[in-house]
Amino acid sequence: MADNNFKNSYGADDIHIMKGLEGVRKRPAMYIGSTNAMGLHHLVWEVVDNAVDEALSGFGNKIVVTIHKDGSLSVLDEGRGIPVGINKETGRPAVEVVFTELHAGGKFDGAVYKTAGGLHGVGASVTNALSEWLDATVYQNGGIYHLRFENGGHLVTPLEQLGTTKKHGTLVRFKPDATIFSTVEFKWETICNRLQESAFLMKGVHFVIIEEKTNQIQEYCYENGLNEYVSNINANKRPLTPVIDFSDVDEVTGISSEIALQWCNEDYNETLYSYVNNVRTRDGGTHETGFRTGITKAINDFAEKYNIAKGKKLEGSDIREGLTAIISLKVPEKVLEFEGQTKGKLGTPQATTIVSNFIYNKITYYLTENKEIAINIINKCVASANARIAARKAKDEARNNKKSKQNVILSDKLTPAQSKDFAKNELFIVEGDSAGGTAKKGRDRLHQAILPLRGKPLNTDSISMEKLLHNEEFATIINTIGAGFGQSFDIEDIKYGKIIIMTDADTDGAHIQTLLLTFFYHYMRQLITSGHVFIAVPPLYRVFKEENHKLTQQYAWDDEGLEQAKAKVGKGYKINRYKGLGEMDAIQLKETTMDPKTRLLIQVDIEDPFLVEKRVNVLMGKDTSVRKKWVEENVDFSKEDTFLKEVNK
Ligand code: TSJ
Repeated sequence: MADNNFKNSYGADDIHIMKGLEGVRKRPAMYIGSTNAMGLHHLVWEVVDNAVDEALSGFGNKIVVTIHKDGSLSVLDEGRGIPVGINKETGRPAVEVVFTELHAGGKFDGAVYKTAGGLHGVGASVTNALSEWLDATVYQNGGIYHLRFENGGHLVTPLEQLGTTKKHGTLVRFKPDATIFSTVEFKWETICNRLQESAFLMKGVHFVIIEEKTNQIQEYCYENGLNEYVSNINANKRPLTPVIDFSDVDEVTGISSEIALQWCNEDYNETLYSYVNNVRTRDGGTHETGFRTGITKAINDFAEKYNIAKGKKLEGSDIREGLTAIISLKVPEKVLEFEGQTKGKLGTPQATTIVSNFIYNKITYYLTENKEIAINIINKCVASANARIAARKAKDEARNNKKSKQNVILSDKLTPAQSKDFAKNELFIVEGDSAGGTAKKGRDRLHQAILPLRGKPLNTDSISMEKLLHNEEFATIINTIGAGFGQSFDIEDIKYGKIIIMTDADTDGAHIQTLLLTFFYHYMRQLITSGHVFIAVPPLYRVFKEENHKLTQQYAWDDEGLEQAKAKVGKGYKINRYKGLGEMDAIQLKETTMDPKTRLLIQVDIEDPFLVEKRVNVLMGKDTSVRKKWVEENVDFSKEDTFLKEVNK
């Protein structure tokens, strides 16, 4: 029964609290971004981040997430337990306040470092507000304490002691409110990926994910943290060096830095992910600047000292070609600053010098101790520099030579756009000659160009650059886009504002998309990161009716749309189910998939590069049966794929 200590005084305060949570229910997107699958998983991160915070503060080293059969999800940690004592300000148990006050996280948080929960997160009260019910159980000081909320955060069982225990920790279980979310199905993959990322960042902490329905269990625990993170990213590449890792603490600010890095051959990109207090800093910041400065100076100084680069000055980009690095900083609250609209950029000024000196000293020491590896690294950097210089020279010559400009070789397969306003032009890369022909007829001649692809392009992960250029499909794409590739790729030179991949909505089509995306990802990455690459989404259905020689028709992209289309067309409708682009005529293809006013495009987004890398690794691996299965299970055309972001409708 309820202990007297926990008695609540209901009154004006309650109304105030429920107003807060009702605000969340009225405008959920303001708090969790959206009410689709991404928003749904936000509920999980809010709770998990609190458990992660506790482990980060040094309490407990195991976090268990369970997807239950009843559609609820629970998170269990082995920390100190959310405090159950009365909070002075509100006169209620602290644990109750955590679930009812917006942004309550910080108030009781004595933690030195704050992770997602404290920084960008909105707190567990938002999860409560958007749940059918939420149960919290705290194991603390020998007691088991429990409280329950229902129907969007209404306290139905005030805090009570249920019994005694020797355990300590917190268990939170909630069922998302199906009236709020477009889907309430937790995705195994999504949860695994996120927790794996946390596991890489938190050496030795066990993350367990259990799916009750299918009896799946996954555990992530990395004793070597970032080192294993880099190994994982580079699993399918040819390493030039081992994974090198360093860590240090700055005594003055208390900032601790960890870095792991590795150079690989035949990789023309820089892969750099940075984190501050376990939160991704997508937009970089002072720590990334420090890293770049420090590593450039270290390699140049070393090369000069031992005369390895023959006096050649290496630019930062030469040094970072083929480099994968993870930077993870723990920054105490008193010196923590974020910048930018999404707060994804570290602003703390001290971090520049701290990280720069740190990486300079560690790399210099490492190179001195490992001369052979040092020579390999510097030789690769010199090769990059030579390639850069040659590419620039060739480009300058081409620029100066007006004749060559007119002679740009365009594929005879390309149907060009008439306009020279490149930013407005769109290149459709179309699966198959026949769909290519239809697209040619249905296009807007002024701004849309069509490039049909024959068969599947090569898997670019496993072939050399030279072979790649000899592959007709890719050579044509490189020529058509007109901005080079690899290190000589220059986004300024692209001839199209949008590159749109248009394939059938089936497994083969998904495979072609992936191959093209892999190609862009490896050789024209900026094309993707600057948002120039799109996937066209053809409709799955046409609902139509002919009455008195009058045609009524509606297109549908999913089952929900199909129902709406049936209703709109009315009695006596017929349904076409499109199995491929080839089944549409030019007008239909234009209306549904090409006309900017009516089409559905998905912008390719590498918000989660680790996921992309993994997807690329799985898809590009040698075992094609695994690949096919994976595509079938994971590549869907829903608008909520974490890899893809809808931009317009
Ligand atoms: F988000 C949440 F509230 F739902 C939640 C919080 C969910 C889960 C699974 C765990 C937690 C959580 C919170 N685990 N551990 C804590 N720790 C505290 O709240 C805590 C305990 C003691 C002290 C202290 O200063 O003594 C401070 C804090 C923040």
